[in-house]
Amino acid sequence: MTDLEQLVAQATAEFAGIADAAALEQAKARYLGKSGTVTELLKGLGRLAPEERKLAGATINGAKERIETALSTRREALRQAALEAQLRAEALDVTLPGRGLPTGGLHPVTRTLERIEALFRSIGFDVADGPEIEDDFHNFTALNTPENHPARSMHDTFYLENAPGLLLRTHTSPIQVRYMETHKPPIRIIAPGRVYRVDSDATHSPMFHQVEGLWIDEDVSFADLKGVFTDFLRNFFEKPELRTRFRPSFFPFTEPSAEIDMSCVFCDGNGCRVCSHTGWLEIAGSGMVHPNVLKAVGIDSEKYIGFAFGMGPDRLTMLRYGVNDLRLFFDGDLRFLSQFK
Ligand code: 2NL
Repeated sequence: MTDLEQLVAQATAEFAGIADAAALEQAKARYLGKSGTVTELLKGLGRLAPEERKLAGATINGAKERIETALSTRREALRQAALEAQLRAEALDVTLPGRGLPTGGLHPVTRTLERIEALFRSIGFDVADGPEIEDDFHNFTALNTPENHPARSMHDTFYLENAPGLLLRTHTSPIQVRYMETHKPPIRIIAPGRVYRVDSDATHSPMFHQVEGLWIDEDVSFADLKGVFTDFLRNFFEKPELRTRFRPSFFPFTEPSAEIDMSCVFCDGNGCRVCSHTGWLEIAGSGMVHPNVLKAVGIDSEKYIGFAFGMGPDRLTMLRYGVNDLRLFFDGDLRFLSQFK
């Protein structure tokens, strides 16, 4: 093999072993560049005798052309390989099934609140709302709560640090106070919402929910309270046989006052662990609205009378779904919460 043929074979082999476009251009320079092997050979032609020059020049140029051909063949192969790699990387299978969007769901307590609202709306109650930051008058004073009552202490109530007289409402009664200030009887409302108390353990969260109810008219009686609330519980738990009992109690804002118990929804009143073997579950507080409350909101307490009740929808949710730790509702763990979708 002549030196030139060896050079062509060497260049072709070298190009073929290069997989990178930039490296290929560097290899090209070594053969065809300004001081490349082939260029140097062509420069040497000048030193040859004129009669040898023609043949030698033709031979070298022939070799140069074959090297250029090998180069462009390799360039094209690399370009093709790069294109194929890109197409593979960007491949999109339009026949794959969609990944789908996870659907959200309502919080279990929200579901309970909506259920309670629907049941009371169906018997003509309106749903009222109000601020979570309240003043002393609407949260305590209008509700006949004495100045020295323990509920007013900083141990039980969250007061705002830089706003004297403002606090986080401890019950949803102030919603009802505001409603009575702005509406004339007959009044038939429930007041659901978040409330706050300084309290935290397995059965108490510093934020929890309450639903209060209020019916004021000229002839509303304790019997109406018993009927409305018993009917509500039977519908809520879908248990027509559910029984209630009213035990004497005390609240500053009602007189007389009563605790409402219902027959245990787990054992139908026969006694089980949930009801501590009593057959009964405490479910609400209630009573006839105290005349002082009506006076505080400008309603004639000689003409109007009514009942009020307050219950904890968080507890109702626990009973309805069989959950035993209140904190699960407010820890925000989706492994728990998404079970209620
Ligand atoms: C309980 C006790 C109760 C009320 C709330 C009320 C509201 C007004 C006037 C009179 Cl505006 N009363 N609300 C009455 C009795 C009991 O709640 O243990 N709740 C969980």
